[in-house]
Amino acid sequence: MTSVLYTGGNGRMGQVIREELRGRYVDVVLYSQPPGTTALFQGEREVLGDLGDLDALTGAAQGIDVIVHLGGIADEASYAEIEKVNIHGTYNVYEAARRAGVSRVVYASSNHIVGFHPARQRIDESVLPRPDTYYGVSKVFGEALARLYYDKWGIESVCMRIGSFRPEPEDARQLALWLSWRDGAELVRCSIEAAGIGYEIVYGCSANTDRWWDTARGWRAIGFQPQDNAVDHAGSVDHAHEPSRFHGGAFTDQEYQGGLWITARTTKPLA
Ligand code: 15L
Repeated sequence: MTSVLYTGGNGRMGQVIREELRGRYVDVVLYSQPPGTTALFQGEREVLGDLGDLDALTGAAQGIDVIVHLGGIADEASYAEIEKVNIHGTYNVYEAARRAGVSRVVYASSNHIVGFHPARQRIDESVLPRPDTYYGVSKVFGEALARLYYDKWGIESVCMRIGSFRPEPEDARQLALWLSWRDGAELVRCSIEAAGIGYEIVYGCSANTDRWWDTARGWRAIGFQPQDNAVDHAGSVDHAHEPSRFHGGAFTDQEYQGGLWITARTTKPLA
């Protein structure tokens, strides 16, 4: 008998998740920016508002058990935009959850938190963040905020470090990071429904043979068992580009000067 509020429910991930999970929850609220969603599924209702409006968010969250926070900017943007939408907006979501008595937030975090870890190096959720963008930094903030709201106020969180959510993998990097649509919906379902999870960080990819993440602990914690494997699509992905040097792929390339920095450091004599 769970009630769920989605932010970003009409975004590119939200639409797929809502469709896959339609009819599952007793009350589903879409908290959306005007003009709102064109097609609501049965049992859904919509509240129009902005992530910047704490009072409206708090009102929409009354009587809700779980907020699925998918809203915000999903790619790199200027620091000012990221701060307004992803940092301040995520604060508003958690604060609205606290004020309205919501018990859990399912947070769409991202692989770009660990974007500067070297490609193919298998990491788990205990590694230090190495964000590749302001966008990645905002996700570090979100995961830290989630931790604070659990430790201080007992609001549970699943932070889903989502890889590449696509109908099919598109390039060599996505053979590691791909999260199929049905596995993505199952990841959200498990994150909503798993009992007594407290605070969890869970990598969000399919059961890809070549994944770069040690997913065992997080998947076990929420009972997530993905069905798809990117290797089954290996023949149709674009192998034309150089494989990524880092987990974050193209996100790490924007204005990248790490090569210069490392050269300067290693060639400069110590004073
Ligand atoms: C993300 O976090 C982005 O929201 C999405 O646009 C993809 O680029 C994805 O990561 C990815 O790394 O493939």
